[in-house]
Amino acid sequence: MFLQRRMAEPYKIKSVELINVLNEQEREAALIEGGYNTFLIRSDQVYIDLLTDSGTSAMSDLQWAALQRGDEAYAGSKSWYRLEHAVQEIYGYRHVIPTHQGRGAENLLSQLKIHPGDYVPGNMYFTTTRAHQELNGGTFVDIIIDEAHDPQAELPFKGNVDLVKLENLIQKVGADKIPYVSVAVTVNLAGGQPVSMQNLRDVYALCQKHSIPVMFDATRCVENAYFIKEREVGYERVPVKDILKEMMSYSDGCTMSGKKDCLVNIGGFLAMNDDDLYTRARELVVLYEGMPSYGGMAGRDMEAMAQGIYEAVDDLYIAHRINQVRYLGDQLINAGVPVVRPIGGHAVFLEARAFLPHLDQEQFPAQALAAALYLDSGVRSMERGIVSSGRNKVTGENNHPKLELVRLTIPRRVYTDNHMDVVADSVISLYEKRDKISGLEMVYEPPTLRFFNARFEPLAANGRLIQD
Ligand code: PLI
Repeated sequence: MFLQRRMAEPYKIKSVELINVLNEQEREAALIEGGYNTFLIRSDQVYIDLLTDSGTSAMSDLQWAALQRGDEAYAGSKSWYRLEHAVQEIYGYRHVIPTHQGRGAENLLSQLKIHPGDYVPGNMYFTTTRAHQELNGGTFVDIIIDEAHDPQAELPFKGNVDLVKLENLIQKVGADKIPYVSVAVTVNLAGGQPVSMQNLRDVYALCQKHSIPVMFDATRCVENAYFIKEREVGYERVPVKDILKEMMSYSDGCTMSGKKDCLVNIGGFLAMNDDDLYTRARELVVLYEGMPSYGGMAGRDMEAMAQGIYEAVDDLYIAHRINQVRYLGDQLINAGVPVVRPIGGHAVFLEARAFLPHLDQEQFPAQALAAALYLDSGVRSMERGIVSSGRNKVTGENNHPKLELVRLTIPRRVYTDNHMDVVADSVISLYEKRDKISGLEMVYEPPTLRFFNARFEPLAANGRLIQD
């Protein structure tokens, strides 16, 4: 019988960070102290931290060594030229503006391009991206394919743009009201779902016809490139590095959170091919981030990011990365736990409404499930549902997103498959006693990006989140 060979982590552990393991009583106390919000729990109270894959990567020995090369010159740092060269070589854009992280780049792009009354189409919103678009008077318009909002629709490229929706918007508001089309590769809130090369090509062609620039949210673009290699005919034997270069050629620039696919703990950039946009971005970056030769990053951080950019496009690294996420997802699928299908690039998303069908969306099922998971095992996850979605600006009502999810986000090169087993065991055990999990009431609500600081209490009469 042919036995499929297993693949181990393509790295060796050189230095370890010890983990604090709390008992159940201590975890309950931490949860109450943090208002049942996983953002408000201290990291030393967490066993396995799947809150985010942002800035949580483990750096390689070569990245740590690169820190020593950091040139901290205020202007014209050698480290900056190395970073600029890495972005130009791997992503293929002509111009690069460094920023302290992704949202710094989103701020610059939104200020430079969006005017009040404009529309910014995108393949599903992301919190900070949409917030910057709105801050500058723009209106986000969702042009992702309908299936992306259906957690059970099994499609290889569920992040694709619906070309008809885009075309209809252009006809309705006019190309001059669309400063750019924003395409995320992959789509975080859809479950880390990729966009196909064909779709990127088609979007670019349509936009070129109407002289509308295409700007990528490149935050997890290497993961997207891997999915193309895995799923799109003709790319099976093409190195991920080359796939990525072709992907980026179907855009005019990008914003990047280096904290994900550049394998660093801090940093980002705005890149573009347009000379005029570059000149204006060089002027604006000085106001918000710093000189165009450091943009909010230390020289050493730029060195680590330049090195990370090369490491991230290694075929073995990215194959393991995606397959580790899938390893966790498959265990949950096999146990019948409702998760977003197919498993995406950076996270497994639990479908909280199917998991806790006895709760109304206004009882914050995803928030309650994230809290219950922490209580059960000390695994920290993140709500991505009604709390994250905020309120309608006009009516003041809660937005009711179709996707009510708990995100189990896997940091890069940090955890082993044994950690994934522990997470799977905890989720499966919760699923077995799901009817015992209570809903929540929001007792403190901040006015913006409320999910970070909101506080909750269980609705159950005895005040307990999980009933005995
Ligand atoms: O956290 P920043 O500012 O480096 O990046 C913002 C950002 C932009 N786009 C996308 C798709 C993101 O996922 C993103 C940040 N994501 C976080 C923090 C996350 O936990 O998913």
